[in-house]
Amino acid sequence: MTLLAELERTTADFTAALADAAGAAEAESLRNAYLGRKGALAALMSRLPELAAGERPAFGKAANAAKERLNTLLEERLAAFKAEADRASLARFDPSMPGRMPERGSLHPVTLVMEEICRILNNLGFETVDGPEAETDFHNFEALNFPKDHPARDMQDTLFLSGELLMRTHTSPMQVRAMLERKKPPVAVIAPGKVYRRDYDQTHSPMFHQVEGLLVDKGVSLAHLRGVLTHLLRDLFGPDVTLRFRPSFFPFTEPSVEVDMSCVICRGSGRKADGKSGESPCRVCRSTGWLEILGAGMVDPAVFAAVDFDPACTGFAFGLGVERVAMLKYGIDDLRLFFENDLRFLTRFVK
Ligand code: FA5
Repeated sequence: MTLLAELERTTADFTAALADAAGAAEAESLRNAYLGRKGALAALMSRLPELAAGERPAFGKAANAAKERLNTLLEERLAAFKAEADRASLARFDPSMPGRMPERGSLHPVTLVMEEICRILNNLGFETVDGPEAETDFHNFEALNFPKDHPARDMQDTLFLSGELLMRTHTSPMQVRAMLERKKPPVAVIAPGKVYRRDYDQTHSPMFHQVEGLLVDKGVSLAHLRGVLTHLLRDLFGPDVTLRFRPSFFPFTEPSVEVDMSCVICRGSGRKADGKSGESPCRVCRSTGWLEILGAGMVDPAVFAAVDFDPACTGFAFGLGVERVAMLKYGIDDLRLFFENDLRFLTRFVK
């Protein structure tokens, strides 16, 4: 067979294969096989020396023309496949379907409440400080006047890490860190953050958030503590809120108090209008009219000694559970909802 006849047969093979191609990928594979550097046309061209010198220009011309034609055929076929695919996907497209709106993100309700608490206290002049969640025994217990083996350590179900490290059980170690860092009064700081305990039920979570407050100076009294907390809770819950200090015990404050706030549901009456027969007992405060909201007290002199502060200075400290505040603010009765990441719950608080 002459080289020219072989060229014609190759062209015919290509045309037939292109017509048989079931899709774009199959058609595309012919490009390499016929038109590529190692393809069938190139192989024929490489045999040019087999021809007599006079026949070569005509064959070269014919081979180039064939290559151009095959290229055009291939591009046309690929365009046809693409048009077909576009038509098919357009047929599946339903312009009456509602669009997919991008979800709008929002801050977690606990973050919202924590930021609000910090904003109120920052406005009073407290500076926000931050510290480690994996804490030393010294900062979490020892310097806060929890002697080793003292039963008070059992009040907080500690999660221990290796050696001297543990997951901080409260934000109070930030009192120690702030005083050690500043070396002398005045100190006015708040420390928001995560804390950890072996605790789990409807109102207790193994990880929760606290905001610690500390004011140390000369002449600081329980009255100042009451003033700051009254301002904080009225800003959070409304101007009618009243506070009650109940004697309590923390190793690092003396005296220590548990602070109760008048119930935000029944406004301290212990009874709630039920819309039908008149009144029913308030379930939120169990008819006491009061809600326990935070722990506080005057800084114990033993803590001042541990951080080498002048024993003549005085100070108050308080620590409040952020989830507890959020539950009361939003009327939520199960704290675990905050951590189940159900978007139907979390997006209720989008501002
Ligand atoms: C303390 O943690 C003290 N550090 C508070 C303090 C600071 C007292 C400064 C004096 C001076 P207590 O263990 O009571 O105290 O916890 C404080 C608040 O954290 C509680 O009122 C409660 O609202 C919250 N809380 C405690 N355990 C949990 C828990 N497992 N889940 C959610 N909130 C909790």
